[in-house]
Amino acid sequence: MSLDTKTWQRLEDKAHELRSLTLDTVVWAGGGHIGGSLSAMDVLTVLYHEIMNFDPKKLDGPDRDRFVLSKGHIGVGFAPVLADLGCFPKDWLKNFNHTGSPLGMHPDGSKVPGVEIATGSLGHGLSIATGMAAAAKLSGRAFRTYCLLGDGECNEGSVWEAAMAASHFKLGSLVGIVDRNKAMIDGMTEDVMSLEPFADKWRAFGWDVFDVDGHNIPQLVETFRAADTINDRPVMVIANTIKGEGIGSIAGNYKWHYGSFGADQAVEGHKELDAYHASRVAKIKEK
Ligand SMILES: Cc1ncc(C[n+]2csc(CCOP(=O)(O)OP(=O)(O)O)c2C)c(N)n1
Repeated sequence: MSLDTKTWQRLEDKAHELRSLTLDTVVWAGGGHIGGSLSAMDVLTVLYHEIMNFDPKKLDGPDRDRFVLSKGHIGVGFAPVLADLGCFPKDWLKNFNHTGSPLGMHPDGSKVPGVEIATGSLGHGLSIATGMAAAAKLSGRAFRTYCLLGDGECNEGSVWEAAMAASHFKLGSLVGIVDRNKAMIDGMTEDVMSLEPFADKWRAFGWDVFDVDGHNIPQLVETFRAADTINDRPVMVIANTIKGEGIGSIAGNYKWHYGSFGADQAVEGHKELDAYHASRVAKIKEK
């Protein structure tokens, strides 16, 4: 089923708005993990604005879909998504990571509405999400649990323990997503600790795998819809992305894992984001 152009346009516009708000938040914070925030923004947009059962007015609703940001260092990209949805005032973003702010570099579920669980220490999110999916199964509830991991994060052995358990317990409501931007904090994944053949590894652990373009909105929507029909084993979506995607001058450069933007640089950054958005929207018109 292909995505109608109205929905595609809406999601493109939202992803652009969120990339722009992320850049602003990096400026207000004095620095942040912009590379991995931008690589993940299309996935976050599609999940929160098309796929997940998420109501900012019912954050404790027992049947809400769960989202675990296992790559918790991208709080600077995640907070704009939640603020934009109305989980807390957008003004909070202006104090992101300032002393006394509820918004630290890593999201804290005890302080930030909409955050299911505190993350930031890599390697834990998939185990937590596995527990949530097990709870859904044991309680007979129909919610799904989505867990976003980094590819560098998959160097953590605990990720593979969770992978083994989720498949053993046939947790069909669990959907993992790896932001496969091929870059981590100190280099490219294949140089630091190679992951390939990555999809085969997940398959060998008993997961159903979708290997997709993580910047292609129609493909992401179609993939998550297909994942929703699989109920007998966990699903892993390998979202092939580019670190820093949207700002051409930083895209693909692992050194932009974390960085800061001064006011002038941010003006240029916004121009690049606008041009990027225009080029993507042009593809809708070509359809
Ligand atoms: C247990 C743990 N070790 C080290 C870090 C520091 N750290 C933060 S981000 C990062 C790299 C993560 O790379 P990746 O998962 O590929 O993230 P992305 O490129 O998507 O931002 C590291 C090592 C951490 N947060 N947690």
